[in-house]
Amino acid sequence: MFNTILIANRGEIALRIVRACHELGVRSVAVYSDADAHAPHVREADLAVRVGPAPSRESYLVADRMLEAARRTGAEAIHPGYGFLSEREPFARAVRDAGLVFIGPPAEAIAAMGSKTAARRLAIGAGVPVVPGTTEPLRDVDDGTATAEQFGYPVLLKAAAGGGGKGMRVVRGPGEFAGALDAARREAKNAFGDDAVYIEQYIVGPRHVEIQVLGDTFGTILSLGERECSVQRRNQKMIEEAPSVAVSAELRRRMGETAVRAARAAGYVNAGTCEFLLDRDGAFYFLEMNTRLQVEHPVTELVTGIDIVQWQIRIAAGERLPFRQEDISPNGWAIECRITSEDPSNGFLPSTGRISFLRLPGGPGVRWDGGIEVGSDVGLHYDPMLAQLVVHASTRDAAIARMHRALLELTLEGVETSRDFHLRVMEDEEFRRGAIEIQWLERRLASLTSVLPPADAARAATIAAALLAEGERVRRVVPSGANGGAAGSTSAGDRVAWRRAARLDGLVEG
Ligand code: MV4
Repeated sequence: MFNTILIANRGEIALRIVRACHELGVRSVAVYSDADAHAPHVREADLAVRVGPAPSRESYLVADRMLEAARRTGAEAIHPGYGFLSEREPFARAVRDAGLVFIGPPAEAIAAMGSKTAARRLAIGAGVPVVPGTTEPLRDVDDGTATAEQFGYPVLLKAAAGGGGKGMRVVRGPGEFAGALDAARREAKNAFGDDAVYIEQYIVGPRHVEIQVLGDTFGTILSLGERECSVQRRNQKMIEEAPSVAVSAELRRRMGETAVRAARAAGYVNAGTCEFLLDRDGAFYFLEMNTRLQVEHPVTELVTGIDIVQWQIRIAAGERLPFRQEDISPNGWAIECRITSEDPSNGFLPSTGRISFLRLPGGPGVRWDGGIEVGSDVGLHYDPMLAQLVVHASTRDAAIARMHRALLELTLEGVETSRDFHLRVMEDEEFRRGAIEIQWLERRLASLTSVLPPADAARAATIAAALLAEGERVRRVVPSGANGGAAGSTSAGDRVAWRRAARLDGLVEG
């Protein structure tokens, strides 16, 4: 095992890796920009090295600073976390060339999965199902419309160099083709410096289901099962769960085998994720492979009992995976909500400020993977993700109830957050039925983010003024409606409404 690991990241994922290091008895070295000098990940690590000013281009993205920090602290390995340098092939290579261990896949595997068309070719060669389409870039509009006729409209134009949805355009008929191709090319050129675009049949109403894989250096590659990631907005996942309501044990086995086959074809080692579209008929198509640890890894950890981050480190240190595929199956249900500093009632506008109050949820089955504390400044230099709130329970219904309860316990003041939005999703009838697909959230966004109805808002304002006049000294009493409201069994939704009404009536504090 390593003596010392450098963590080339910040925030909640840096802290997550620090925790894994401590449990493995490995010394941890944090890095920080000037904006993060007092951040929790810096304090919790055994050592910390400044890597530059606040902008990530001048700090967290500077490969040489990371190598220098590792050299100075005697670290033998570097964990990149997610984002930043995690999927940059040159960085993985530079770490190896410096005589250090990159805690992630080989640089060659990152490269093999980096180009979407190359990944598609690799998948096809390995017998992994992909969405019907081309692998070669389109030459021009005539080539494109001829190809589109073959697959039938609607088709989807995708950037060859891309990923994450940039440079994507749906084309519903030949009349739209030229304009869409132009737009896709322009976006691809801007985002990736490469305007190559190819074509796929457009899958309508699919779920986004991904498979976590873990491979060691001895050729064992295991599937740790699926995550359901359909609740997303503009390619940003908001809520993830494991397992998926749409995946039977049989489908899990087939998707798992497929993901392992794709990983093997790429020469994959360490933790990675194969993304699939799962259509309404249960057919699945490989989209791409994320060659890094992912934000949503905790839901898989909770249902499998396997600490993915610890195993990333152990695999990088040359240990052998001790699990057998047939011993891995999901136990219970896990749900993750990404708590972000965004204002859902204002188009998810990033919100900035200093955390002035923080009450964290706790109790049975609750996990908080956060990187903030009271006094933390939330600015615009980095991603708005503050924490992942993750719960585990025996069933999906119980997990939803637990998440709802945990979200109610969470109090975070100083910035706007996604908390209330998550509460509404947990209360939503369609979500509770599991009737979600990749367009679900965008379709339901208005109803999930609307502010109080005007009548309630006016009433709340009146009461707020009255409370102020009272010097905020309100006695804590049982609301008059309590008997009626509390009789019989109450759903979480009823209870919240009851509590809200009691607060609006000025009968209770909080
Ligand atoms: C698709 C698709 C429908 N049909 N490909 C979006 C991001 C990129 N990784 C692939 N994406 C999609 N590819 C075909 N042929 C729909 C999406 C898509 C999507 C996929 C996964 C998660 C969220 C998504 C949101 C919008 C579109």
